[in-house]
Amino acid sequence: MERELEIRRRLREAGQEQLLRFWDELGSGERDSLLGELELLDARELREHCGRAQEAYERESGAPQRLDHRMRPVPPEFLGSVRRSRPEELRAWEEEGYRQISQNKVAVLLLAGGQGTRLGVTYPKGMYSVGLPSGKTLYQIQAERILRLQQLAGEKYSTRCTVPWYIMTSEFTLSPTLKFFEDHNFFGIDRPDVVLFEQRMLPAVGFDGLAILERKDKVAMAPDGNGGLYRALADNHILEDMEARGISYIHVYCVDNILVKMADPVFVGFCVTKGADCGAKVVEKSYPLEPVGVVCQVDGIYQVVEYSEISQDTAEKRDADGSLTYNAGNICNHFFTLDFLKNVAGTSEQQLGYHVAIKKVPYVDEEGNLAKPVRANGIKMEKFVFDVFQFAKNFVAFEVVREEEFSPLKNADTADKDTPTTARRALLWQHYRWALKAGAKFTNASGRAIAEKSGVPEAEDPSAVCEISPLISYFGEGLDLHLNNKVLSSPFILDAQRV
Ligand code: UD2
Repeated sequence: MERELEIRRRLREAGQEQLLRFWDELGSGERDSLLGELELLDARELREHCGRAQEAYERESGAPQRLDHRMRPVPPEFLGSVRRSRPEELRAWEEEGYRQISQNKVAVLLLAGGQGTRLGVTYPKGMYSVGLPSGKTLYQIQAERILRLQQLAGEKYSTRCTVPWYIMTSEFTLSPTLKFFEDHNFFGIDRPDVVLFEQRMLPAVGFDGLAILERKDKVAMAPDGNGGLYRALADNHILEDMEARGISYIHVYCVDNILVKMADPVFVGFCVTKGADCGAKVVEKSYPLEPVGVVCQVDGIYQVVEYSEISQDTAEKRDADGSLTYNAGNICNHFFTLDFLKNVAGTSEQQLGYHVAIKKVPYVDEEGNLAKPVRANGIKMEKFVFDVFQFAKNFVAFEVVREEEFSPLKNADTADKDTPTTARRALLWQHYRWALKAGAKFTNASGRAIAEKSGVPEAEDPSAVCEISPLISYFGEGLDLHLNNKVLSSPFILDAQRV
């Protein structure tokens, strides 16, 4: 009873008493779970959140604020590039990256709290298998890349090194992700080196400023965006854990890029050599309205303007030579020093604004029936991971080659871009290129030679299928040993059993 009174008091203070409007109809279990959820919400924060959401909605539905006229492209001298750098520069950065990894100074941090709504699966995206011959999921591919990288750095510097894997989950993804890792014995990674933690959730708010109930006993909640990272780092004492392990550099990435080069030694080495506290990998955009943010300056300060917040005119703007003016596409691969994160998580994070998404949010109507809205009815507020770039003292951007590093899985196969099929093809083309470079030849099932082909990755499968386990090669290295002058029957899997 006391618990109920306290929650009622808080909701009154927050102006959100409607959240208990079905109280009399709830059984004791339902009451308990609703109180448990509401207990996590602070009255002042809830009032502010709902007020802010309503204001933002009114602003956005009037004349949305655009940053376009304050944007400038990244000056070329501040944009490192794999394509434009000399081989010896790339080698030096890579060497520096390996050196840092070998000294246990580098961690990877996966953002995996999203709901994967566009892909349309009910489980976390990392558990998805895009139909590779091996059947591997995104999580397994990533785990194996870490294992191989540890091995490579360890061999180079005769150390035994670890790249800890921090995984930010949300209420939606924590338990299935943990169970998946347990069921797969953490894919061979030492258990203490995989650290799962949870980001906060925020209530979805109706256009009237009232938080929405999605069931009589449940508030409609959504994760607070991938920029919820900074609060989650503080909530869960993750930076202390990093410090205790001696970590200095963190590579943050998103779950759905099948080509992600985790703790990429070239990128890490580039950022360390340049003395950066904050960095972002970019690719040239493939078309003006591609759903990637653009890395640019706003009022002279580095920032990403998200694809949902840029006007079509600006996205389509071209320079005299025909190239897109805002061409530095963000691929959600960020570098941070631990010191930078400490600063941000401690203080600056609170200054970050929220981004507004107007969405269809299922709700219970006044009669208590579940309703699926046909039109948007709710406001979700999110922070974005890259919004902290503004606090960097030395920001760098690094352009990488799309075919080698970026193929995101966003949509189901009914779409024509960023689907399981395009992701699978991107990986298989990459491995096919590596195999040819290493000197392999391919035959079909009846032993006839398959002609070499350099196709358009997304439009078709490679002429020969060759999947290389990340445990054998992290980024195409060391394959001559296994593949030079070998005639391989397609489909071929190069894994530990074959070497
Ligand atoms: C992200 C980038 C976009 C571009 C694109 C490339 C942001 C805000 N936008 O857009 O600029 O780089 O990726 O693929 O980064 N996540 C959480 N918690 C949340 C919400 C999302 O952990 O509350 C994770 C999610 O699991 C995923 C990553 O953040 O790993 C990116 O989320 P998304 O797929 O919703 O982002 P998208 O494609 O709109």
